[in-house]
Amino acid sequence: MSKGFPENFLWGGAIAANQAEGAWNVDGKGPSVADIAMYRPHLNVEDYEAHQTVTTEMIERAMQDSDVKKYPKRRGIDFYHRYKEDLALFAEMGFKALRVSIAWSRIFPTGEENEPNESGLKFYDGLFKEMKRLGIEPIVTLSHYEMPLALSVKYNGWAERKVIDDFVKFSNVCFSRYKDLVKYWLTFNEIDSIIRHPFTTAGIVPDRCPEGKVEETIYQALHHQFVASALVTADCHRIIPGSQVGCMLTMLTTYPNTCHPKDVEITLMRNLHTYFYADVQVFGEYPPLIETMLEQKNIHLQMEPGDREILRKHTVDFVSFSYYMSLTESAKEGLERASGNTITGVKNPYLPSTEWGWQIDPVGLKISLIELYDRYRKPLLIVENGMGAVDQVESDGSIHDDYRINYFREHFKQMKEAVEAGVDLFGYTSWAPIDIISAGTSQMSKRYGFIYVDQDDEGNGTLQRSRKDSFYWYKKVIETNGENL
Ligand code: BGP
Repeated sequence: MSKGFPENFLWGGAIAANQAEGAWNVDGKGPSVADIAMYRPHLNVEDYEAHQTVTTEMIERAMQDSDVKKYPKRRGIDFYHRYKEDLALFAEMGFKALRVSIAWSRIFPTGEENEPNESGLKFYDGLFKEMKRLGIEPIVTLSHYEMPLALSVKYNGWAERKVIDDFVKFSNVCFSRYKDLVKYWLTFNEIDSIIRHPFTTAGIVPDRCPEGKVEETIYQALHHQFVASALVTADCHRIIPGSQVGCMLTMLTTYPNTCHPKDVEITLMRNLHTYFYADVQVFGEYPPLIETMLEQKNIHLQMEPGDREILRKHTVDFVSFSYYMSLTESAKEGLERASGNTITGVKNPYLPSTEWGWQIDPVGLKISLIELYDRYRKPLLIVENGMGAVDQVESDGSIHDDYRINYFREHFKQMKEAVEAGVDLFGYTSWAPIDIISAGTSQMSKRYGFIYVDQDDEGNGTLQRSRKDSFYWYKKVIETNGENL
């Protein structure tokens, strides 16, 4: 008899404010960097890259454009006004937890006000109270791919050290306000993604970086985020006794293409780089090999005298991560593109891919869990995993998404095996339990949900919610604590 998932395992789902809430300019919310993200139909890799490279001119143009069709994250799925209905559906599935994020620009519209925006705070009061009422534990991310646009424009975002203070102020307001409602906090979503898309994660506009210093600016901004993360971890523990704070990593387990030592070497280096971000937050220091790598790249970080001490003292309680795919690396073939994302690697012949080229690899999830637990010896939380797909609505309104059910089933089997191997995993929140706007492509048609939302890429539709086949399947999984797959 297998022992299965632990009792009180936090089954649930995860969404982000900027992809779900909409209401981008309502109740005093300021513009955020996410409001600039544009929808580009027929994306190919080149478009995707252009999409990630925001210029000052693009920002100025976007701010004069009130179109919500072109800028889908401004409308989201109107979670802002419909959250009660959505939470009721999550509760129907039996959710124990829901991961959401707080939009910084709802609380501090430009990031620099002295007083927070009361209407913004009230919205999250309502959200968290309703979750509690339904028995759904909130897991809250402070920074999920958005920050007040004003901070990007004024300081080039996290490139400027001053933003640490703004973030600490914002976080402290959240801790004090929600201390009786929220116990689990994540500081930065996929903190490593600053390297792949510096604008969405850190408000960095490449044309505002000193000449030839874009990469150095990005690593400097990352350092500021590390320091901010450590500072707010300490504040959270002080303000909310018994609170738990986690780092959040994009888990990109990478395999060598062959057993040629050069393939193994390049893979090792890539994996060290993947772990670097969590290493700083768990071990409280920069890994020596990464410091050398930065020196060799002629990247010199400005650190203040107390910074290393801050990182060392305030480490995280648990490690959370997203897992969508594994990568394969080859020294010989170089960085040939395997996916439609900016993540590179060679095609793994043993793995199928989603329509967006993300390689589906359930065993990679087990490998990731084992590697992360062995490395950090901290409780783990999977806060994103799921399959983006185009869904077909039948004439009777039903949606038969067996591909999604298969995806989850295979991943859950591997999760269970990892738990049985001794990994301390305390929860799983799928991305995303309800269809929302895609972070990477701004498409609506890249759907992840158990719940379908009637809206197309151009923003047409009733926004009506309906249950897909996977809804009933996931409900059973939760009911049986992962026994009935
Ligand atoms: C992660 C982000 C999420 C999310 C997910 C899926 O990187 O943290 O915000 O959206 O990826 O990506 P996409 O929406 O581009 O399919």
